[in-house]
Amino acid sequence: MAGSSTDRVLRPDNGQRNELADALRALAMDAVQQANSGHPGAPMGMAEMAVALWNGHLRHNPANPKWPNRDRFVLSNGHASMLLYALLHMTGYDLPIEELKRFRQLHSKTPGHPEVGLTPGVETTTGPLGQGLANAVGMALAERLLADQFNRPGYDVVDHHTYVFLGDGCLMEGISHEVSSLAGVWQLNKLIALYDDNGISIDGAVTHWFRDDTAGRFIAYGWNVIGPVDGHDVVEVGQAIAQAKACADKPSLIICRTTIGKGSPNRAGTAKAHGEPLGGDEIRHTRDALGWTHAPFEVPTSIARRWNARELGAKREAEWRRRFEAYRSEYPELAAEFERRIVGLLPADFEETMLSVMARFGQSREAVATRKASQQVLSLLAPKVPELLGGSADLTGSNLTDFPGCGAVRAGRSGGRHINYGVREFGMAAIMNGVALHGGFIPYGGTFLTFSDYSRNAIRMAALMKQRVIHIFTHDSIGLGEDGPTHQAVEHAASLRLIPNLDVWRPCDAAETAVAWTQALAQSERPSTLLLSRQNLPAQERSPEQVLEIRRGGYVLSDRENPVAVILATGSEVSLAMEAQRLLDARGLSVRVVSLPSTTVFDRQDAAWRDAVLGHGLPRIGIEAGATRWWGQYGCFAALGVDQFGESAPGPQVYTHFGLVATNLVELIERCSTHNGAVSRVRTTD
Ligand SMILES: Cc1ncc(C[n+]2csc(CCOP(=O)(O)OP(=O)(O)O)c2C)c(N)n1
Ligand SMILES: [Mg+2]
Repeated sequence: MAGSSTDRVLRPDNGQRNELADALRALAMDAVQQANSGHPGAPMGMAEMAVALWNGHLRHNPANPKWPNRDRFVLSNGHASMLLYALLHMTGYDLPIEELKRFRQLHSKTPGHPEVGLTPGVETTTGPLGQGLANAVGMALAERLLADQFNRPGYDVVDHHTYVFLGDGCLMEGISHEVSSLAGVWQLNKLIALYDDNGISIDGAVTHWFRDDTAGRFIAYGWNVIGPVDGHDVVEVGQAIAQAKACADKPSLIICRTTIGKGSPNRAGTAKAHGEPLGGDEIRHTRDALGWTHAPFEVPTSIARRWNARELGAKREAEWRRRFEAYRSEYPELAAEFERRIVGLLPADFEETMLSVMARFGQSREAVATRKASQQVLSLLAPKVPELLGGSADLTGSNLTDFPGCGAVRAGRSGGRHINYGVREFGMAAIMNGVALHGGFIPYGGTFLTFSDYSRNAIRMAALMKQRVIHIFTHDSIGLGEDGPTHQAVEHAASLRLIPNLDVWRPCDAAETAVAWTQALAQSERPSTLLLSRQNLPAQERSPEQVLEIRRGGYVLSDRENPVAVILATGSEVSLAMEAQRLLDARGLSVRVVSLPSTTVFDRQDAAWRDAVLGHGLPRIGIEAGATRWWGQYGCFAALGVDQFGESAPGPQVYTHFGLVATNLVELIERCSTHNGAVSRVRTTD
């Protein structure tokens, strides 16, 4: 039987202890013990798998974790972080033993779960189970597409594998279905997954909640399934990896039967090994059982030498560099373009492109849905920014994420720049993270804003990992109309704004949409979300200076002398604010209209800009077709919005139903002006 086993018996030790594995085991148990916190079981159980891969197959250079053609390794079961730290330390990355001794301590390079950008050699941040596998699928996809674009006969400058370790938890998570299904369709044969099939998760023996036929499941996805193999037999796992590498048209899953906490006489095979330090006594017993006589954090030189991969790594990178230099002499432009893309620099003329796109759309007078404007902007940007790699979760015609000539990404065909992710929002978002982490592409993908909840944790991970990933969320409010409350985003804009390091744009017309796109591209260290309307929105008038000011996330769109109040508006409600201004003009009341296409960007501006835009001492009113509570941070005395689920009806009727009309703004402002601004806070007037 494959997958989780119902008849698990502890495998008797075959007597051939692998010292390389025991070094990892000892480091893991000692570091967890020292921290008095962490997960010893998985590192101890996967130690031989790690030896087979890292000491036998992985092509990497510890001295240069950024070598573009390195194999990627993802630890999807991120709670096994000590395994990865031990591997990075032993193979020669810049991760000294002192860092292992400070496992899980403040400002150490060895946090509880691996974090990309913090520890040299960590390729992605893992911990949320299942997403590492998705990242690995994204990396393998990026490798495939980049190879398609850059390799030339005789010059495979992009040619590496992506390996991922995963556990029962990753396979239980639904996202593993989404992304494994795609990896099968895409025939990502350089993706090799090793499953730590130990039959245990936190609550105990998984047989009571996880009885999938994992092998059958992956065969059905179109994977090459190998095993079960004895996960504690380095040779057997190594041979399985070799077999996986030989597969020309399928991703591989190697099912490795293991024992959690292997080596610990009393904890092995039990859930107790999962997330608790073994304790002093059990560590002594384990040392005895393993015959590991060395002090904590001490690895004998003979073993350390066998682990060290610096020399081999340098040789491998040097070979690749020679190949790359030969490639450069034959294809100098391609080589320069590859180098630019892999480090994530935008094209040299991007600034020019940005300004011309902004100028072009800045003067647009067309009433257009911002989703449509987004597509128009994209069709200008995409030819200039070839690293843009689009997609949609089966809503291409609604999200308008494609552009002329983009071509579909398909297995066995080259040239596509738009991915049909199918109905897999979470998978799409986490795959995009993997693509961005790999380098060479700026991924963007679309779905309806309401379904951002499905992908939310991957959006959060992109923000945490500082990855340039762009989410196109269309149908951004009750304005979508008849599809009703299931499809009408209400709390989403406000809640996305709570994610640190995520930019949220909600443009009001084509000009703001153009700026949103260019700014999202320019953010090399954060993801962006573009919240776009289904319905047409009128174009606002701006001076060329105002068009540039959109980049600040908030600006005065329309001012009056001696205004009595300021209306703050976003997206589709900006035109309501402008209408209210006109109605108030006729009544002899002046108001300022501030457009806030991105509050997250606006909040990063200096205080002088923010104060100048918001105005001093003037009452403020916010309007956005969504949750109103967050307007308090801008000192609004009132806000018009929607603090309940929407309604199924034509869009304009839903707006009227919820009181999102210019006359309500007028009324509020008249009220506040007669009370001299001293109006008590009202949140909504629906
Ligand atoms: C999405 C997500 N849900 C829950 C957790 C908490 N968690 C961490 S490990 C784990 C059990 C995982 O079981 P398995 O992958 O079999 O790991 P093992 O016990 O074999 O090490 C859980 C529930 C998590 N990290 N991510
Ligand atoms: Mg398990």
